[in-house]
Formats: sequence, structure tokens, C-alpha cells
Amino acid sequence: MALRNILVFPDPRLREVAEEVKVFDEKLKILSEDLLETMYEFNGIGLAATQIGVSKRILVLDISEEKNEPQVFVNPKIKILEGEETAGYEEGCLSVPSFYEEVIRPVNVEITFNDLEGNEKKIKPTGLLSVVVQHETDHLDGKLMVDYISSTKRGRIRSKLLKLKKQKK
Ligand code: QAP
Ligand code: CO
Repeated sequence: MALRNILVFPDPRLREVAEEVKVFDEKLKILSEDLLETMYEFNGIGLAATQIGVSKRILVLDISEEKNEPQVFVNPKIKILEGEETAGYEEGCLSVPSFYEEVIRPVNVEITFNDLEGNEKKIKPTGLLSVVVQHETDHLDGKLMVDYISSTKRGRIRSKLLKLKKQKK
């Protein structure tokens, strides 16, 4: 397993639309392990391949208290179910470090995905699991949590993170 570097907003690679996974091989398993290791290292609850500069449709998460329930979603597809019930969560993102913003999303969704063997799975998550899968699937489409807030706020976050990056160099 290996730790990977996490891209930070406004890195243009975070805007790429990731490619569907068609081959379920050992390489994919290693990628999922690297994603999990990197997510745990930086105390995340979710991480998408796009965030480590890999343009493939795979994401990992762990919303358990003990951090011992890793989940892997390959080629996730989200269907919003009727009811149109929404909820606002204070969201964070490892690619937007130290910023937290409320994002309103539908709560009742159906997720179809593949596991690491390529088997088709379907779940109907609610609450935090639903929110994290939607947040991470957004990454695979080049979308970020800051796209849901005002452009004024987004611009402020952008310049603060650019400034931090310059200081590190
Ligand atoms: C997505 O985000 C999420 O700024 C996962 O300094 C999070 O794991 C969706 C993190 C909350 C819904 C609700 C962020 C760690 C982790 C930071 C994360 C930071 C350290 C973010
Ligand atoms: Co994120």
C-alpha cells in the first residue's frame, strides 16, 4: 500500500470527468487500498480517485466511529428517489482543507455500483452515507462542494488556498 498525494482546490485536475472502470484486476484493488490508506491517514471519511489524480470512477469511504468499516464503490450511479426530501449537512473535503460549508442534497437516493470483483450492487442509503456517496461521486464528475456555495465565498476560499500553496513552496 502507498500514501498518495491529495490535490487541492483549485487544481484543474479536480475538474476532470473520470472514466468508467471496465477491468476489475489486481491494479484496481491496489488503487482502492491506496485510497483507503490515504483517507485514513488524513482523517477523512471519504475519498475519490480524482482527488489523488487518478481519473477512474472509484471512491472509498468509512463513516464508522471505529474507522474499521471501509467501503469501496466502483462506477457509482445515483438515482434520486421520489419525495424530494433534502437535508443540509456541514460538509468538508480533503481537497478543500479546513473549510466547511452547508450543502443541501436529496436524502432518498438509490446507488448502483460495482464491487472490486465487478459484481453489481444496489443500496438505498440515508443520512450521512447518502451524503458522502453523493459528495464523492461529484468528484468523479469534476464537481466540488464549493460549487454549491456563492461565487463570492468560493473565490475567497480559492485565494486563501492558493496563498497557502505559495507559502509551502
Ligand atoms: C466528504 O470529506 C464529506 O478540511 C468527505 O482539515 C465530509 O472526509 C461529506 C477533512 C463531511 C459530508 C460530510 C477535511 C479532514 C476530511 C478537512 C472528508 C481537514 C481534515 C474531509
Ligand atoms: Co471531497
